[in-house]
This record gives sequence, C-alpha cells and structure tokens, in this order.
Amino acid sequence: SKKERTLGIIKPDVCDKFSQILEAIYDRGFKVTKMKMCQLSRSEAGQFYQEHQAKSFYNGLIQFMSSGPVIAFELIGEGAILNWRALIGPTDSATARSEAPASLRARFGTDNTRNACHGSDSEQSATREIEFFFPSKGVKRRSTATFTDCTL
Ligand code: YYY
Ligand code: MG
Repeated sequence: SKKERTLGIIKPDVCDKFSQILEAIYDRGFKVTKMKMCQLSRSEAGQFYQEHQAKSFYNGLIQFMSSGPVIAFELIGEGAILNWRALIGPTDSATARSEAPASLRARFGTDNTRNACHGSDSEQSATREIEFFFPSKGVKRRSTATFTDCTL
C-alpha cells in the first residue's frame, strides 16, 4: 500500500487519555506530522461534520464535539487511512468492545457518540479534514474555522 495522510481527532471525552492514545499511534508506526489542541464552536463542529447534517444524531454530535477541548493531528504512513480507522475501531464503542477489543474506541469510548476518536474515511475526506484543521498557507482558505485555544 502507498504512503497516505489522514486526519485524527482525540474527542472531548478522552483528552486526558492523550498519552495512551499517542503511544498506540506510535506503536502502530504512524508518523504524527501536525498536531493542534483547540475547542470547536458549534458552527465549526457543524462544518466539520457537514456530511451528517441530515442525520438524527447530528445535533447531539455537534453538542458533544463542541463541549470541550479536542486534539487534532495529521498522521502519515503506509495505508494510513484504513490503518487508523482499524486502530480506532467500529463507531459504536460497545460494538468495538465486542468486535475489536484492542481498538481505541473499545478501550476509551463510552457509546455511539462519545467514541473517543475520529478518523477520515477516504482520501477525499482526509484532504478536506486536514485542510480544515491545518489550512495551507498561500492558498485561498477554504476553511472558515478559527478555533479557540485551550489547555487541559
Ligand atoms: O466515521 P465514524 O466516526 O466511525 O462514524 P460516522 O458514521 O461517520 O459518524 C460520525 C460520528 O457521528 C460518530 O463518530 C459518532 C456520531 N454518531 C452518533 O452520534 N450516532 C450514530 N448513530 C452514529 C454516529
Ligand atoms: Mg465517518
């Protein structure tokens, strides 16, 4: 498989598990090439998850994602998109515990919304999501996110 980049997020429920999650990331051979801690406004969280706008869980998701600090990072590695998705595990933390007990969602997630981590699901989402958190300089900004700096 080829070298890819992907976007990961440590969600507000598990920012205090930062060191354990980072350890798992390095153990799997990813390189962390960018990282940012911030708090998303509701509007920024909504923009990030725009593909889910029509879903019944959207409001709860936006509420949760803007409820506290997140840590966003760019990962690079062979097949990074699928490999990072595999490391975080199934969306529902309960499913993760039965089907992928070593995954990050199994270890640290609570339920179907408070599920510890995000991972881009395709090359196209990875490009959009990396640009959302880490806008490239010199290119007309597509992301309107400003972010609030925060501490743990
Ligand atoms: O890509 P992934 O995060 O595994 O799941 P998605 O189906 O893209 O949903 C994004 C996000 O929405 C999920 O991480 C939690 C939340 N969510 C939810 O709150 N309730 C659901 N039934 C499905 C997803
Ligand atoms: Mg998704």
